[in-house]
Amino acid sequence: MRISKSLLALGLGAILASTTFAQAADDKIVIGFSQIGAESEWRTANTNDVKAAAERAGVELKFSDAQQKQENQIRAIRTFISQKVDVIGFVPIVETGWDNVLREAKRAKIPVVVMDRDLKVSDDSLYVAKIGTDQVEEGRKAFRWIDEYVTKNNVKPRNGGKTINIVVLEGTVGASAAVGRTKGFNEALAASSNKDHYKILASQTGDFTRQKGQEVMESFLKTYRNDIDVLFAQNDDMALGAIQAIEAAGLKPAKDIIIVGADAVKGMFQAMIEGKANATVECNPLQGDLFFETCKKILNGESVPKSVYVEEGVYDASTAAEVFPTRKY
Ligand code: GYE
Repeated sequence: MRISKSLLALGLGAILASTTFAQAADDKIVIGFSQIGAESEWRTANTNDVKAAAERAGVELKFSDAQQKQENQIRAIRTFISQKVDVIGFVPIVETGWDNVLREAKRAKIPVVVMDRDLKVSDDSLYVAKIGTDQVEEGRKAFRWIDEYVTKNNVKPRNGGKTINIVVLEGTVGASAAVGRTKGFNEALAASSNKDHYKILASQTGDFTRQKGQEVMESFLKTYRNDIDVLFAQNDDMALGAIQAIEAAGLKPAKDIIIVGADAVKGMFQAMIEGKANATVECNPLQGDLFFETCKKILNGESVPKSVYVEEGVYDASTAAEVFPTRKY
């Protein structure tokens, strides 16, 4: 009798325990996330942050890497819809081409939260919220830093001509991070009282990668070796690739050619500390906590801002060594 009683108690306990466990597992929020790929140090930091933040938030993350292809992202989003995830998150590799798949998500009543890059859709209700960085402002900051540096240091054109000549390594064609930074940079240049003092010699995509940054810089140097005064690389990886091309051409990065990047990743800090780069406009990849917080609020029926930009600064070689130990990515 006693035995059977305790057995019964054990059995009940086990049932209860398994019920609670099953419920906890069922209740776990499931979030599908389509990342662009792993093109840069920034992207790796962003991916690591999303994965760590998912754990902190206690959600189940279905992570998909699109290997730089929009069609893979569209396919991943469709898979998330068929899996009936609770929220879909994605980083739009390019700005356009999302309407159809987002309409499918809307029809399935799955909220969509956009991270990092901006997108253009015919109907803003196709996504609930967007978390990211102000990429136009980053472009403006890059030009303003250059203008200030050139003025303060009385930088003269290397070829003895009248203009400070700039080359630009653009990001992925059609990506908001490239479109925005180009727009902001050109806008700030046009608004500068020194605008006639500058000339953009060449501007070409390096696809946000180190390898392409190096290749395109090599071709810029073939044509304009003695004319380039400034490089604006729309991300640090391309700047780091370009530094190799500049050294291979027998020039001194950061001295013969002023180098400004974007992202503020550790590799760029190291280059600044070594005296091979001048400045970088910060782009903060640590957006995971805000992303999952937003997803939870949406699922709780709370209202969330349509668009949130995270804070960012500008760093240059003068403080790089001091700031480096505090950098998280
Ligand atoms: O600057 C670049 C990355 O979308 C802001 O994408 C991001 C950009 C970042 O590959 O390094």
